[in-house]
Amino acid sequence: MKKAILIAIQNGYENIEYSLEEMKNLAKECDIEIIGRLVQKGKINPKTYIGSGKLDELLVDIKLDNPDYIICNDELSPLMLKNLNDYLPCEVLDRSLVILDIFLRHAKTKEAKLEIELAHLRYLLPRLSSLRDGFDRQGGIGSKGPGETQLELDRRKISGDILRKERELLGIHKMKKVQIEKRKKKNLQTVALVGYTNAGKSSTMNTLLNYVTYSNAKTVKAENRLFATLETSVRYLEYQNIGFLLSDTVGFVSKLSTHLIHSFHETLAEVKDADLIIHVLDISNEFALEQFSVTMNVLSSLGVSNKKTLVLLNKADLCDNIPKVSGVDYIPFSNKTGLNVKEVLDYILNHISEDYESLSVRIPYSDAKILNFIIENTNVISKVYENDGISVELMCPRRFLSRVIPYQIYSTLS
Ligand SMILES: Nc1nc2c(ncn2[C@@H]2O[C@H](COP(=O)(O)OP(=O)(O)OP(=O)(O)O)[C@@H](O)[C@H]2O)c(=O)[nH]1
Ligand SMILES: [Mg+2]
Repeated sequence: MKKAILIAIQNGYENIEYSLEEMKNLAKECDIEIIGRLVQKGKINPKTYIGSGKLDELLVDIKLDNPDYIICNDELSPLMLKNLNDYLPCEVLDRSLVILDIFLRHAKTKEAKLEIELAHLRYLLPRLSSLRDGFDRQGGIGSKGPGETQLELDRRKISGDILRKERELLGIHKMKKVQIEKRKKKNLQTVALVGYTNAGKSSTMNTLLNYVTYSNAKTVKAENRLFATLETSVRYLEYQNIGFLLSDTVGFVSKLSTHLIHSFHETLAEVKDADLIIHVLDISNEFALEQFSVTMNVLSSLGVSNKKTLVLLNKADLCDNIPKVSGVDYIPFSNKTGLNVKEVLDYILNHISEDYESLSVRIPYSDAKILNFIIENTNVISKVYENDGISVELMCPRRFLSRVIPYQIYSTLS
């Protein structure tokens, strides 16, 4: 494992202990151990991140501890990165570079890989001359940066790469849009799982998939590491005869770089489109409140602030006392013990079935067209072949009622 000293600015707004702990965990994910830290109160110095006095203190620490890296708790501007790399005897990394490195290691699908490579190149382009042994085009932390003479060539090549990858990604996103449009036509409601990384979103997806009566149950990977999920998975579930879509997506972390948010906009399309948001919170974490705010902030930066939201107080099995929360709908939950799984599905159902009406219809055998329409656009609960036609019990999306109502049969009391 490589070793690093963490440097940070305490600006008075954020909980610095939380922020440093988060940075420590991010570094660990890149096989870097934080062996010391230096915190300066006040504002970020626009030239060197920390002030000159602290820089000298840092030089002493470097001599004593001999770290492989200095890691900054924020994203550094190209100028700050250059000055620090020029002044300090070891390589300087910033928060964004560490996050990018984790993403580069964990990306699996073509789309996720392209999104991360793009974010990486956009980060790199203005910083080419600031890097010492930082990132290069292919590699992550620790690989050689470009030499001075290469700089101009590299700039041109990177600009070309950015354009090429943007075009490639556009093709993938277009296909995805078609899929989303198709679903909208079917009027399937969508529920999106969101939350801080490692909160238990993927586990919750699997728990719900395993509970319902029908699903195309390909479970997703849940792991005890940050950013295990980088792509969006969507699954179809049926609970009490109502079908809906559930999506699991990339987790959030504080100070997520603008490059990454920009690149992941389309991956997060499912969230922007969702009818209901399920915010998964690890209530056993000592920084649960901070992680709650991080998720709320990212959601608001995506323009998703006013959607109906249910907060799951997850990992309740690890807590002695579950706090009461005001101002939001919440349910204590556990993937380990199965606590309140049914309650969560009932909540989902209550929310998404507002737009459905249950009714019985009889379709004459001669009217195959309307039968096809019903099968494609509504949730069929039962179908009985009778002498004068097919009797169907169904849950009909309200916007299709006018097509179906002419065939409605009313039960008569005798
Ligand atoms: N004790 C306990 N552990 C849980 C619970 N839910 C999830 N976990 C564990 O938490 C870790 C992270 O779970 P994931 O479901 O992968 O979390 P995620 O939110 O999808 O994480 P990312 O995809 O990395 O953002 C795994 O080790 C899970 O086994 C729970 O209810 N109780
Ligand atoms: Mg996940």
